[in-house]
Amino acid sequence: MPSITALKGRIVFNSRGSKTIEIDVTSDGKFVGRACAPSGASVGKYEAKSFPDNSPEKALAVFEQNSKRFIGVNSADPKAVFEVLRSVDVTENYSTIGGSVAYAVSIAAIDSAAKSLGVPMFQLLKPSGPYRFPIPLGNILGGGAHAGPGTPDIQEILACPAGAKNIAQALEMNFHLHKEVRNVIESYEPRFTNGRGDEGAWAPNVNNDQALEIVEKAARNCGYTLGKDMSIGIDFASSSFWNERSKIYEYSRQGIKRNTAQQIEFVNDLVKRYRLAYAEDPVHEGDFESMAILTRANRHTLITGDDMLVTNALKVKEAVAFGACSGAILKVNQAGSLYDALRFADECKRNKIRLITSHRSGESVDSHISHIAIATDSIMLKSGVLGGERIAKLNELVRLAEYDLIEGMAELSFAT
Ligand code: 2PG
Ligand code: MG
Repeated sequence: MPSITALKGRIVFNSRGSKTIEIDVTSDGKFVGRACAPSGASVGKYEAKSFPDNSPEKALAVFEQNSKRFIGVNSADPKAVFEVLRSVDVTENYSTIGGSVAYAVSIAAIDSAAKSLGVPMFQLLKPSGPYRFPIPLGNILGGGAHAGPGTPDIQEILACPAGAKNIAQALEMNFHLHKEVRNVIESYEPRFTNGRGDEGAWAPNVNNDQALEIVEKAARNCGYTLGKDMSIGIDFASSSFWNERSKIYEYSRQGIKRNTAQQIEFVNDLVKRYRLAYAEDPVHEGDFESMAILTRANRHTLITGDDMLVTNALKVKEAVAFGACSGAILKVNQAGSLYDALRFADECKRNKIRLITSHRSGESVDSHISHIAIATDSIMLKSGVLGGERIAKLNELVRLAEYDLIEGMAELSFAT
């Protein structure tokens, strides 16, 4: 068993230039695993808290005071790392040590264990196959919390190359569509300055309807048929424009208000019109009932919970009781440690909810999530399109294609 012999934490910066925690874990005196905690801009109410008192310095101090507790622990065992974390922090949301520390130490541990054992991380987490590549879900046009004023209220329109034969082709299809979206934007906004949001998606000054039209036209120009070789998905991130007091979805950039029934109708309409493969957080994070209505009505679309489920196994149980969600976003830092996230994955699988492993809008150049997506049988990996921190995850998939172990792409069976 690979045994933890040293740890080192530091404060570094994420892709937004904000402070975050990075941790090195050494196993057996020489195998160094490293992980840097990501961070969200649209954050679910029940996510792990990144830093105690919002202070990265305090998170680092708590880690340093307690890092000796990890010495001698089996780095290949996420549960053992989790138990040490829980000996320091018993709060539900890791508010004593910080979710960023829980993330970084647990991922760095498994990274160092994989190096010590000489196996790829995905294989350490899932010792036997079948293994499949997740479909790369690429954010191509967006707004919301990831871009400035004037951009769409909807946070992300995502390319989902469900008809791709292999991972390289899937990525090329996403890049192709992303480039063509840029060209089509020009006919809507002639003075477009190539502005992009936090994840590399174009961020033009257009409303939601125009944004979807642009993507549809671009797909046609590329020769793709929506719902066949290329599908699209939407992350509404609708908690960010839900007004809890007036119980209204306020699309303030477009100047439209929708009540819950109207929001459901709007989503159903978009699913039909664009043959959406994927709809994330189409209603606000507390509305399991409406999510269940959408899940029942749209059997050929992954109705997916992100802020709603926050990678928390208990939230999955709640969703299942309502019949809400056919898809679930897995973000390790929402849960805290890797072990928390793996428990969530098991709960989803037990209930036939498909997993979508995801990056955060504030990222590093780490690529562990590419392995986690394969190990958890995720149908998709949501990790943007452009930008070094996005490409890092996608190129890791390309490298993993060198392993004959991985047998082709995950299938979105209802896409054709
Ligand atoms: C989301 C994510 C990633 P953030 O809402 O799904 O795209 O954004 O990290 O800002 O929560
Ligand atoms: Mg989301």
